[in-house]
Amino acid sequence: MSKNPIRPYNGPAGGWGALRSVATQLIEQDIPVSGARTLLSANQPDGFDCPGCAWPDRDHTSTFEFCENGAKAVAAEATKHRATPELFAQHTVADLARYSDHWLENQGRLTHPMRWDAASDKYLPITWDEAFSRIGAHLNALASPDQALFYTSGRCSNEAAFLYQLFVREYGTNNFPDCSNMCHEPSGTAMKAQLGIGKGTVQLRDFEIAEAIFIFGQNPGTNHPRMLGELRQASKRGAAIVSFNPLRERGLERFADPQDKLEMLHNGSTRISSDYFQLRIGGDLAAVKGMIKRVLELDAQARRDGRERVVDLDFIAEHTRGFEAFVAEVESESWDTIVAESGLTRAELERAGDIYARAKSVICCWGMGITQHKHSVATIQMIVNLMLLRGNIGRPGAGPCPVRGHSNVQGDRTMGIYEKPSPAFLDRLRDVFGFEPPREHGHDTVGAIEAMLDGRCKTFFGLGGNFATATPDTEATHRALRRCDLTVHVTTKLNRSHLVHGRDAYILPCLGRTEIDMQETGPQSVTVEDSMSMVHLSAGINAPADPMLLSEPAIVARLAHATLGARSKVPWLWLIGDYDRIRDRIADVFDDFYDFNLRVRVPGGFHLTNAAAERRWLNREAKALFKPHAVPTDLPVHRARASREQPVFTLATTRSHDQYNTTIYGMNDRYRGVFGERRVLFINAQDIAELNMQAGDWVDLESLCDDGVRRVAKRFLLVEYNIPRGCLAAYYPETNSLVPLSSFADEARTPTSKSIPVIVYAHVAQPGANLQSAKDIGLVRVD
Ligand SMILES: Nc1nc2c(c(=O)[nH]1)N[C@H]1C(S)=C(S)[C@@H](COP(=O)(O)OP(=O)(O)OC[C@H]3O[C@@H](n4cnc5c(=O)[nH]c(N)nc54)[C@H](O)[C@@H]3O)O[C@H]1N2
Ligand SMILES: Nc1nc2c(c(=O)[nH]1)N[C@H]1C(S)=C(S)[C@@H](COP(=O)(O)OP(=O)(O)OC[C@H]3O[C@@H](n4cnc5c(=O)[nH]c(N)nc54)[C@H](O)[C@@H]3O)O[C@H]1N2
Ligand SMILES: [Mo]
Repeated sequence: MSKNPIRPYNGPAGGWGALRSVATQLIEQDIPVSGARTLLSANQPDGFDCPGCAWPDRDHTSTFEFCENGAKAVAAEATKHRATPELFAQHTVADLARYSDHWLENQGRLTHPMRWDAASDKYLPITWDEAFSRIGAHLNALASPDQALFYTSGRCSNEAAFLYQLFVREYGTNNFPDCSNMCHEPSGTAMKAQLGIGKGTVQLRDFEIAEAIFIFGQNPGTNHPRMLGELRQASKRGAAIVSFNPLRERGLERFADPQDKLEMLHNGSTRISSDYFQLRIGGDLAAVKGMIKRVLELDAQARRDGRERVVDLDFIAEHTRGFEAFVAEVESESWDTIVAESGLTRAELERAGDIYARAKSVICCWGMGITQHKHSVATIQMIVNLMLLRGNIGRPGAGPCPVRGHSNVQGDRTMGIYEKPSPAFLDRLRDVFGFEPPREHGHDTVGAIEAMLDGRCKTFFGLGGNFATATPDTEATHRALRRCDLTVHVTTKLNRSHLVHGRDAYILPCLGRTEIDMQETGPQSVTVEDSMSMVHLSAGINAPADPMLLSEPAIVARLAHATLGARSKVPWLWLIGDYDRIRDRIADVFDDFYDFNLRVRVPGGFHLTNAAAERRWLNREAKALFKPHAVPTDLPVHRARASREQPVFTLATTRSHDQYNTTIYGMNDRYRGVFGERRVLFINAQDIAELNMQAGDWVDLESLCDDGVRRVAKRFLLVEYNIPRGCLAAYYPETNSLVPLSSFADEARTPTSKSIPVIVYAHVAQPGANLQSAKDIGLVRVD
């Protein structure tokens, strides 16, 4: 750790710093300069889809489409480091568990299937055949298929996801917890009810003409850097870009595009946000409602003056339901409540409302700052209400845009990775494949942890991801996983989830997206769907990290074959001989994927139909619905504040610039001015004073929940930051132990990782405390 880890950053996002950071990462991963070829193939028509994020790229055909964090994601996969059986021979699992997540990641790509040996507490190599036959035997021995859980992380391809859900449903369960449960689940839940479809309706071309772009709770400079390219263009042509974020995020303020030679040469940069509203954590519903109130006031005034109405009456009459009741409810909400809960002034909210009302076409984007609260579904519905007022959906330059995380998280859902599948989809599976799929809904992520804890589920299988670290309530989750009879992870790199294992445990290493996937008929491509419903091909170009590796589709198919054997209706091994065969089956099941193999070979791929974007509403009411919601004033944070003397803060857990979810690339958070340290707590200067502390002090955090469990995360450095009073921010996953399992979004059950009530007190150093040790940093219950 450097002496002073805090050095405020005043430059733009992107720029030379981004290029330097990529170079550093290549060196760290021992990737020779020729490795740059890999980077240049990202998002090319004949290359692979960037594994960085789900933001789409221009026609998928531009010459130079990668960003700093995409490059880091690629470098992390193309690393020259290898976690071979020798590594596992040197360390017991207990020993490995003492290392940091960053160290585990840095051991590099896994090369061999491994099985945990209880006698030596070591992972030992095992053959693929033996692994499949043992796991299959275990699955077949369960009293019910519903005792097994099948997790998915959003990086896996459509082909892998389709085979996986097919296998699991033929095996007999809908237990599909996935990373989406912790991510954009509320977006899907909110929009499906309101608009009939759970996806965003805009495409990149809409960003070229929108007159205003609102960005709620999203940090594109770090998490979707290519989005800054679109925002930069929009800013240059004079569009209003309005950000709502408790933190001042550099990427939302200024951006220097590393792909713009002039801008780079002159150290120039472009302003991103025209307006920046630093609301309180969790205050978005109130803020948007304030904007709506303003729009309705402007409309009333226009009507009185006999001017053109501000709301789009034709759209409202033809396409929506519930307008009158909605207006009445908004009128009954007081400005006082709106101002108090949003943390913004009435004048600020009126200004935001004016910008919205003036713009002919508006896009609303949102990210995790919106989805990870108790009232996330209501907040998203309020954003959609705002859009409906002026018909800002289903026409050029306008629409809701939930910005997805993992590069294929949207596609995985499209392929049926969902614990609550529709009857129509299951009927189709039955008709195409000739088996009766299970009808009962399965467990989501929170439900999966509960079911492992109370013994209803005994087997955990993970297709990618890092369940032990990404999930809330770390101590409870670890206990849950350790109770399992079997844990299996299909994975590229060593991570914590492999070390928090069941009585029997396997690591199954797979190819990454950058690698050539050779099957019986030659090299294969896979497909992915981006955040704007474009489906395109992805083909690796690197030699596999190890000849032993199997592709994800091959692992799923061979496990299915080993488990289901002759009773299966699916020709598993034949399907993986040529992925076109998998795509033909996908086309049989989903009408939208007609002529899949043909259409996906057109450079750039194809766009899935989106009914809401055509103003067709597929919900029960066959209309877009106005959904009234009162500004919540009785959230866990309110209750905790009411019951305590000492200051109670709202903590949001977010990503640093040097991480990909649970994968820690490095210890810096350049744009927020933090270097060499991740255990930091961003806090307002006046709050530091009120605590009688100073910036640079070390503190412990304790979250407040009325379930009798004490959750403490220890030793965080106080960092004075431009953040509203009463609000705190720290990094995920160091703070996941503070999120109670029982605290999740209404209806969508997404853990409330952005609104944890906490108290802060001085950290008392314990001699000999090991900060990597789960116990000493509070991963283990203290009382
Ligand atoms: N480099 C990189 N790229 C990534 C990822 C990564 O870890 N690293 N992760 C991927 C994944 S899976 C996802 S889901 C996305 C996540 O991308 P983002 O949605 O950007 O996720 P976060 O960094 O968690 O938080 C977003 C922002 O929410 C703000 N915020 C916190 N609370 C509130 C609130 O109450 N209201 C408002 N308005 N804002 C709030 C925070 O200050 C932060 O700026 O990125 C994807 N891309
Ligand atoms: N407190 C808090 N918790 C959060 C969040 C938050 O903002 N705050 N965000 C939530 C969100 S939005 C998400 S999406 C989840 C993420 O949850 P996950 O998706 O479970 O976690 P990741 O860190 O993305 O998974 C990384 C691991 O995936 C494996 N991997 C990488 N590439 C591949 C591949 O190509 N194939 C396979 N099979 N494996 C691969 C590697 O082993 C790597 O260690 O975390 C959630 N948890
Ligand atoms: Mo995510």
